[in-house]
Amino acid sequence: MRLTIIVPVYNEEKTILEILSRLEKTKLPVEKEILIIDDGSTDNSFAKIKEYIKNKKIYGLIKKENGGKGSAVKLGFKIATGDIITIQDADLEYSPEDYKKLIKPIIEKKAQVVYGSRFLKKHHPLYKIYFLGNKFLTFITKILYHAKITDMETCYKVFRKDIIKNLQIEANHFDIEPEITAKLLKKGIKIKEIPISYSPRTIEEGKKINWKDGLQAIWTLLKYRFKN
Ligand SMILES: Nc1nc2c(ncn2[C@@H]2O[C@H](COP(=O)(O)OP(=O)(O)O)[C@@H](O)[C@H]2O)c(=O)[nH]1
Ligand SMILES: [Mg+2]
Repeated sequence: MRLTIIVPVYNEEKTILEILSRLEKTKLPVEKEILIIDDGSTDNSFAKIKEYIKNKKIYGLIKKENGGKGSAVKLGFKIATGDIITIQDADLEYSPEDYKKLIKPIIEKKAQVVYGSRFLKKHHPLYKIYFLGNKFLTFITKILYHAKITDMETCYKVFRKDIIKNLQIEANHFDIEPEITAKLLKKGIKIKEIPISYSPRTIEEGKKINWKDGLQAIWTLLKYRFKN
């Protein structure tokens, strides 16, 4: 069995090699395919990655024009060859060690989709506004889709291959998270949640999501709730 880890990268030269090394070191009961999609970085990310992955078989690297996180992740979904598919941001907010428990229910055929929830475990929020924003977006998801869910926006979403390949995602930006969640729930696919650790980064450190993405997320959740 193989796990494809899609890594969208936009100007992450400070953290990208560290996260790749952490992914490599993580021991999993499946083979790993790490697909790095450089989303038109203008810093040294691409050169650094290219040098780092030289002669390493588990990697794939593509450089494309900048189009947003969603555009990069969608491309990853398309070319992924793994039986299980997931996403890893190019920062150090999430911890690859958590993949062990996240892929387990899929390997054991007990789930089709698993989300790592940052809110089932205590973490120290850096900014109250992100914490509350995330809680609010999850709350709206619960109401609109009658779903038991605690973390809609999590980056650690793990899918059985066929489920995500058949979802037909449109979003090009951060709205990919609510779109995936909305479409899964509308299809009646159960999302299993497992607690994960989270250590948020500051805006100075490169955090790029902001309040406008929050508004777009609300719009996206409403749109797919009422659209056929
Ligand atoms: N902001 C932004 N991020 C992108 C883009 N393309 C790929 N990414 C990647 O998407 C991931 C999410 O970024 P981040 O700011 O940490 O968002 P957050 O973790 O959701 O708060 C990072 O790995 C980025 O490098 C893009 O066009 N814009
Ligand atoms: Mg991040």
